Order: sequence, then C-alpha cells, then structure tokens
Amino acid sequence: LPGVHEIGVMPDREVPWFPMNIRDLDLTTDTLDGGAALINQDHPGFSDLEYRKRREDIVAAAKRFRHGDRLPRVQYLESEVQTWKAVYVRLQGCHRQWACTEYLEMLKQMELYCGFAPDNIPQLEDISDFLQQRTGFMLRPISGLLSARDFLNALAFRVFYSTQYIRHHENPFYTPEPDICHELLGHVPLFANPAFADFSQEIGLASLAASDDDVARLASLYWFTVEFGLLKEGDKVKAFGAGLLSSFGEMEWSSSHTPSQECRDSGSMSHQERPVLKPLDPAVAAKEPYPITTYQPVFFVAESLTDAKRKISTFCDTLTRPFFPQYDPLTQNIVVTKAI
Ligand code: HBI
Ligand code: FE
Repeated sequence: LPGVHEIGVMPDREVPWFPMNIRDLDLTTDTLDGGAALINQDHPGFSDLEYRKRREDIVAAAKRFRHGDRLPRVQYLESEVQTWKAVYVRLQGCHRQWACTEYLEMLKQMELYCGFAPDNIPQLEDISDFLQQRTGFMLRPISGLLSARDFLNALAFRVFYSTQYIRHHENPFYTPEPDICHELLGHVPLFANPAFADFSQEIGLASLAASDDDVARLASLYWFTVEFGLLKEGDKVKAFGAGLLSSFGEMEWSSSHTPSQECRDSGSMSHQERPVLKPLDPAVAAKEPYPITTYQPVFFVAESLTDAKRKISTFCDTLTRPFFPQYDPLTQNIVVTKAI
C-alpha cells in the first residue's frame, strides 16, 4: 500500500476500504441517489423542468471533476443571484446577533478576498484558494449527498465537499438538501479557523477504516458540532454550526432561550417548546439521536472552538482500530505510524 510506513505487525483483520492518497477521493464520489441530486416529489423544484435542467448542468461539471483539476466556475443566472441575495440579506441580521465572533470576522475577510456579497455568488475556486492559504483546507465540488463514510473520509485530507447548485427560487428560506447557500454561508468561513479545521480533520481521520458503528458515532458528533454546534462567548451562547448559520429559522430556534423580536418569524417555531442545551461531551453527542427534517431538540455547547478541538481529539482516541492513521500533507498520503 502506498504511504504505509513502520507497520510493526500487519493487522490481520480486514478493514473497510479507505482512501490512502488524496487522489483516491476520485473513487468515492458516488452519491446516495446515484446522481439524480435528490429531486423527489417533495422537492420545491420537482416539477420545474428548467430548474432541473440547470441543476443537471452544474452537477455534470462536478461529476467530471478529478483531483488536481481547476474547480469549475459557474456563471450564475440573475434569478439564482436573487435567491442568494434573499438568503444573504435575511441572514445578516441574525448573524450579527447569534453567529460566533470567529465566523463574523472570517465572513468579513471573505467579503474582502473571496467575492462574498449580496449581489454575487462566490466561486468555489476563489474560496478554496483562500482556505488553502489559511488552514490548508480545500473545496471539492460534489453532485449531491455522499455516504457519511465517504463524506467524513475526505476531511482526513482537509478536503470539504461542496455542492454548487442553488435551492429553488420559490422558497429561498428552505432547502431539504445542501446547496451553495448552505455551504458558503454555513460551512466555509469556519474552515479558515485553525482549531475548527483541525477538529474537522480529526473526525475525518477517525473515520478512515472505522467500523460502521464508529462511522455512525462520528457522523453524529459531526452533526452536533460542525452542523449544529454552539459555543459560549462571555455569558452568551453563539452559533458555529453551519446548519444554524445558514438558516435563520434554526438560529432563532437554537437561541430561543433568549428570545429576540428582530429575527422572530411568526409561526416558524413552536412557542411552547424550547431546545435543550447540553455541555459539549463528544461521547454523549456521538450517541444522541437527531432528526434531520425538523428543528433540533438538543444542542451541545462548547466552551470555545479550541475546547471543542481538545474534546473531539480525546474522544477520537477512544475509538479502536487496528492501526493509527495520520495525514502527511507533503505527500498527501495517509501514513500509518502505529499498529495497536
Ligand atoms: N454529503 N455532499 C454531502 N454534504 C454533506 O453535508 C453530507 C454528505 N453526506 C453525509 C453527511 N453530510 C452527514 O451524514 C454527516 O453527518 C457526515
Ligand atoms: Fe452541511
């Protein structure tokens, strides 16, 4: 195997296949829906043939992509920019109130260097170049939802899969699947933060050759941190999870222990119920059930992003595998340094 060094005793157990070099990610881009991009009858764009055709074009470029290629640039349509703008403007007020400082500072920089603006949908290529200079993270275009294993495995290489199409214009504030608004306004800014980048990669490394049960645990941990994580800032609780940062409804709900008039959207949440906030404990988060189509009943609160990094790192060390993989950024190989 390329990249395997210093194996004392070869593991005699079979482990699930995993990418050993960053190029191997070219082999794991099969999406769960076989590339139809999850348009089913519930999807707002289901019966809009023009929308479907447009998505197919954008998705086709993602499918042709191979490691080392330039990231496809999309010439977005005026109607797509309008959808983006509606989301961008709607989120700005909520971010000021509920986004963590690290996110706000990075969004400002991305406005300066990556073309983030209400009237412009930024290009993955520009963002990826920026992230590589900050934390070594890079973006890779993808046509839709991957398996949790394939998705998490890429994080070991500091690669984040990003969709490039946009939600249907009829409903700018709802999407049943990831889209460019969720990726860019939710995920991307924090990958420029070193602690965040590090723990994302740790989850990725822990997922390589992991058992199906451990992949499910890591997907759950990912969900409660990268997607829906909260952190403390003084006496306030702020959002760092992308599912929160890209949805004013979720942000409002997660912070409904401190109700606000400004971002309240009447009827968007049940007023009797409040979410439960728990201190971040990865072992607990890894087992916590979560709904994917309704607001989250439970959130985990980290002390800070470095606190999350420390706790996630400790947790990942508790998962047992026949070997211990590390990433060598010089060769872009996974290196197995210790047989256990
Ligand atoms: N695939 N493209 C894509 N984007 C995601 O955010 C994503 C995924 N597959 C699986 C997944 N997320 C979740 O299972 C995470 O919890 C890993
Ligand atoms: Fe996401």
